[in-house]
Amino acid sequence: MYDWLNALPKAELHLHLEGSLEPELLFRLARRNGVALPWPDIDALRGAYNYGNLQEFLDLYYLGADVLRTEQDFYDLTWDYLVKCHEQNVVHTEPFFDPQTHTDRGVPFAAVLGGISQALEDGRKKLGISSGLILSFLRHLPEEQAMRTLEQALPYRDAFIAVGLDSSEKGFPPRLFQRVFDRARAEGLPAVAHAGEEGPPEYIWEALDLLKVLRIDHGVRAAEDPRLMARLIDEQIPLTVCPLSNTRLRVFEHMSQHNILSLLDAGVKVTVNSDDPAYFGGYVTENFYALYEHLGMSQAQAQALADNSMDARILK
Ligand code: ES4
Ligand code: ZN
Repeated sequence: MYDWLNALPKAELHLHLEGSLEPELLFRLARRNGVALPWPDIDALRGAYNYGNLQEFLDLYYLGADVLRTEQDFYDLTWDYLVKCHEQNVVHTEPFFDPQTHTDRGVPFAAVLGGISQALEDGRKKLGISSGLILSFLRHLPEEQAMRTLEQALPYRDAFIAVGLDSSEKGFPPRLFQRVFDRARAEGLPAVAHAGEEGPPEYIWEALDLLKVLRIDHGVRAAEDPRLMARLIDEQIPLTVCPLSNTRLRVFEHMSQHNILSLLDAGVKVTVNSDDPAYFGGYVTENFYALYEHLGMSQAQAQALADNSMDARILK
């Protein structure tokens, strides 16, 4: 079944490039850039991959991202991810990057974007993987900083396909970012947003009604709200679900409790994604395989999930 799932052509629609930073590359970049790390070796870092919730993970994710300093670093990060896509027959990807994580440390916006864009271009030419980049705002920081990030990005408008919203969810509802999403839409940029991962269904309503998103990232807590479920089904709004992420961050205590197949069977347009594969124990195929192993996903369900991912692309 693993090989069959691996061979299935699929699109990945929820992947943070910074979350694909494998410990080996993290240590290599730390050495290359002379960055002191709080872990003595790779095993000690892997030992820290044990989170009680989203915030505990994010604290580690931002620490890890500190080794990314040069355009070449961002190229190497993105290229390694694309090689994984190639190995797993991910034929299309719409990855996120978080510019604020890097510009707030003094890394030039142009270095971040230049490295990522060049790798995506090489991925198209050398690996045949189509892609479109999503610029994601950090919701734990004020909206004015997201607005400044958007303004910094607009000279490179053609390097993105959309804007997104990520980081700590609880206490940072989508409504706080309405103006920056209005501005992005006026510039012709579509939107997606993380909502209903740890946050309540109300945040999914706000992402749809105020930020006008095309897709919801995660969205698994929609199941608590029957009216919202009816809307997602009626409008066929895609959810980019990340099973291994959800169990590692204890959104569900065990994979056998995950609701993705119930959502699928109810008619919601759900997709399977890896979120932060270096930190959560697997890329897309491992996420599919976990659904087979713990939820008894059939081949027909897997095919439907993969078909949904191709349908839910922004870049067609
Ligand atoms: C993230 Cl799993 C998750 N949730 C919210 N923001 C994120 N950034 C990177 N991974
Ligand atoms: Zn995410």
